[in-house]
Amino acid sequence: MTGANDVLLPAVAGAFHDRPDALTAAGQRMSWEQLAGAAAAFADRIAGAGALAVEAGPSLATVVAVVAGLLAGVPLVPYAPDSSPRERQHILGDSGADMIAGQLDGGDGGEGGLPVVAVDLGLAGRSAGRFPEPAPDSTAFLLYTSGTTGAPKGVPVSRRAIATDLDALAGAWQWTSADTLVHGLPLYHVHGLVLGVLGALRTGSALVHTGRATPAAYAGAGGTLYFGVPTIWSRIAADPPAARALAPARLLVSGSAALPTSVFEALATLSGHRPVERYGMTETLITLSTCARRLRRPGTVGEPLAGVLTRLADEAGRPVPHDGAAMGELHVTGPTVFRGYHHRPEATAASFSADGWFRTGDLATIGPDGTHRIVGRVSVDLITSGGYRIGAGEIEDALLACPAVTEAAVVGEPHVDLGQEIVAYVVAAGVTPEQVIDHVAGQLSAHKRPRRVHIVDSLPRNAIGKVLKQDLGGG
Ligand code: MCA
Ligand code: AMP
Repeated sequence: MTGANDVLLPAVAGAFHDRPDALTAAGQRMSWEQLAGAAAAFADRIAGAGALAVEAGPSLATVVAVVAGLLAGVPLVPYAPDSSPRERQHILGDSGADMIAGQLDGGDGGEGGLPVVAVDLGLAGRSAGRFPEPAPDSTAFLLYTSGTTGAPKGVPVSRRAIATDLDALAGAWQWTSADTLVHGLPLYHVHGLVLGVLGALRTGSALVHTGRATPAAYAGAGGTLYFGVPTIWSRIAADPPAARALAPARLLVSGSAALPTSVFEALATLSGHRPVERYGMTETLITLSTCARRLRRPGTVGEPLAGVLTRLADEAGRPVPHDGAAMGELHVTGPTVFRGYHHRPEATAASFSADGWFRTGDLATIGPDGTHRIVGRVSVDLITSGGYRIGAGEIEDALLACPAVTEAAVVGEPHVDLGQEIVAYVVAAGVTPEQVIDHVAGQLSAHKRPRRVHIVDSLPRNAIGKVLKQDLGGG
């Protein structure tokens, strides 16, 4: 690859058209050539749109819609297929999307009255190459991600950031067109979409999307390179035949949450592979990774990728030493860091230090050899469950919309499978915990539902009335 300014997706531009089975998702197969043809046809239908929302199920249609948007220079707004009407309205309204790529052509009958355009996998357009390559700094995606309070915020991700990040990862992981990438991750976040789809289209590796991310599906996929969140790896480690079936692979990669040492060691014993762990955020893309060529130790996320700089800061913003023991908030800067949230100048200002470094909100240590460990979050209000980043505030808002609930506090509590599970403490009358969970289920997608709800008489508060979340628990 020549760098961030060349064509973003060489596989679509004709570089690897000799691979007949390039792409498999939901049991359907496509060559790169078929993908290029179907995407060119779809690009003709969406060209000129301001932004294209994509109901991003794990299917070839999602890949075609995404590639079409990238060809036509239309910013893409992928959203979870199980998102609630309330979540969709927020994403569609906030992003300004003026068209939806969906299952069926819907005229103007789509969500919010927007036209719905369906992808036809069998069509071929004039040529993927007839669209001029959009400017490197243009927005490829607007990805929605949770903060500690309020509704999810839009993160514009540029083409240059994607190209730079994927090239750095390809270098760190020796990722080439000889690989077959396997994963079963959602296609509306950086992990499954940018790494898991565009990574294949940039390196030319074949891609198998397993649909559900089960141990059996990973074991049967016959790949060389596997991506997963720790919940997936822990389920594979607990299924020894599935873990052993990964022995012929080249590299197992974990990210989106901390990989427990016990899972790292079980995978190493059963599959013979010490997983690569990497760290990133929607706002920064992937910034740290262990290297395929170097020793991989459990609990570390390696060193900065090419072009990335990191540092640690204390609460007052003062430097924290890189001695492997002192903890500080991780700050990052580099070519993959976004410029700011969509239409949210205050949130943007709060996320950057005075000298322009992005404040990740993650607590880390950095060793004298440059090795990074992620040790937690600065705020208890950001929860990582099943590899999803979830804001406590969004769930508290949904709980308070339940007429029976008068007060609510949501925390993440340690959970062996999910890393953290969402637990809600509510002051409520005349409802059961199950009814409260069902109420949230009607408003938010499945991974944001509390797993446990405790109905309590009152919430612990300090003198000024702020809930003391560290005093919740054990209930
Ligand atoms: C029952 N269920 C509940 C509840 N009760 N779910 C939620 N709350 C309840 N109270 C049901 C679910 O609906 C589901 O039902 C079943 O229990 C199993 O749920 P679960 O174990 O959570 O999910 P899963 O379907 O088995 O999926 C696990 C998963 C998934 C595959 C690990 O969480 C996942 O895809 N995570 C990936 C997230 C991700 O991509 N993050 C990347 C963002 P049913 O079985 O009927 O469906 S981070 C990122 O992009 C950055 C840059 C990075 O670093 O990567
Ligand atoms: P998101 O913006 O949804 O992509 O989530 C980003 C967050 O995921 C980061 O701020 C971290 O808290 C977490 N994360 C990602 N990778 C790792 C990792 N390898 N170890 C620990 N946390 C991680």
